[in-house]
Amino acid sequence: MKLIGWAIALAAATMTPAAAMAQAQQPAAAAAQPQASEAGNPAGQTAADAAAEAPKPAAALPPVGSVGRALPDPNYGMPVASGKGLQHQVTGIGEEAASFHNNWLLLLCVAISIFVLALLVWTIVRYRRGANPTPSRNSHNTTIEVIWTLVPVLILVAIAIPSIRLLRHQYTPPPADLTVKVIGNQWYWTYQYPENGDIEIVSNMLKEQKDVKPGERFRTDADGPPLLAADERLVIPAGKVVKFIVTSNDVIHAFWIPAFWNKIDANPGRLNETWVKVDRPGVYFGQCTELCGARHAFMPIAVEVVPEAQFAAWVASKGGTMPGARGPAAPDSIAISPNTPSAVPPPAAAPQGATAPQGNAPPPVPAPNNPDVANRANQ
Ligand SMILES: [Cu+2]
Repeated sequence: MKLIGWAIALAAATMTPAAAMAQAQQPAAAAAQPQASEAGNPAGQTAADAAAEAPKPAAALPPVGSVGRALPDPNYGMPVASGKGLQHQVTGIGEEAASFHNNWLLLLCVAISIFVLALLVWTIVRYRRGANPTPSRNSHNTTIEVIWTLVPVLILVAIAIPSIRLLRHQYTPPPADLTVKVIGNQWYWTYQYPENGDIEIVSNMLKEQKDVKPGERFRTDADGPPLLAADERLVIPAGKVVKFIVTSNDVIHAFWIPAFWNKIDANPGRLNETWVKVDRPGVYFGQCTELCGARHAFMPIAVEVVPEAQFAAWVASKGGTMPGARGPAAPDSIAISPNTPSAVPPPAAAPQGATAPQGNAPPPVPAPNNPDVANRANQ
């Protein structure tokens, strides 16, 4: 017995959170080593390094409100404190699905629950021993048996028809105007734009001020809520069909933006496909929704939907081109500074979110929900 007791104590000690974390990090860090170059990490870092050193100096940032840093709207694309129900849906599929959920499934669930509860209460009261001392000995009633078989079948058919219609709409996408390859990594996202000069965006979560070294970029409310704000956003044009080809460089992740409704796994060695068409410009947040390792909770997805002209300017600012364009846009039409490691940082470090004009930088593209930034300087 003593031996068994020692064995249990030893097993419990190895299962403490600290021990579990250490075990989880070792293979994850080892797995991340060869993937850094494949992921296109611009700094040539390992995945672990990228996660640890992701925040960029505040000085390299475009101003708050410009494309890539548009101000989020708390009513759209993010969770709210004490919020109930689904987020406002901004895609046609999302509206259809939310309507199906709110106006049909929920009502049906409530009606069935009330009916069953009422039947139960009535049976308990009406047929209790005091009110019904001699119970019925009936064991079959054909009419009732037909009803309790047919009614559930009809309910399931009534759920299946709109459900299958929704699936059909979801899986028959219109022709895509833009394709973005979304790659999950432990623990950040990479977005590639193969039709726009193969530009690549590496997106890491923005840490809180207390968690970064002096001079490093940290999250502000202009970036988004804690754990959801990312240093680089996935920028897509409004009103266009955007096809996402989703895959992973290491383990299974999942790409999910609640306001778009879509959720799809990012599997290594496999290309999954989903699509969105968002008419409303704005910022929408999502998260990885597949347990993918120790920092699973820290790989948010921040999507910024902008008018097409601003999208073209953003693509140009990242060194890309629009399909059919003759080449990169002229420098004076670039709206925001390249926020890539190759970009030359401005001469002086600006405070977080600084908007004071510096140098001869071109004016930024105004964000849809912050038009006054058109008057601000670039850096
Ligand atoms: Cu993940």
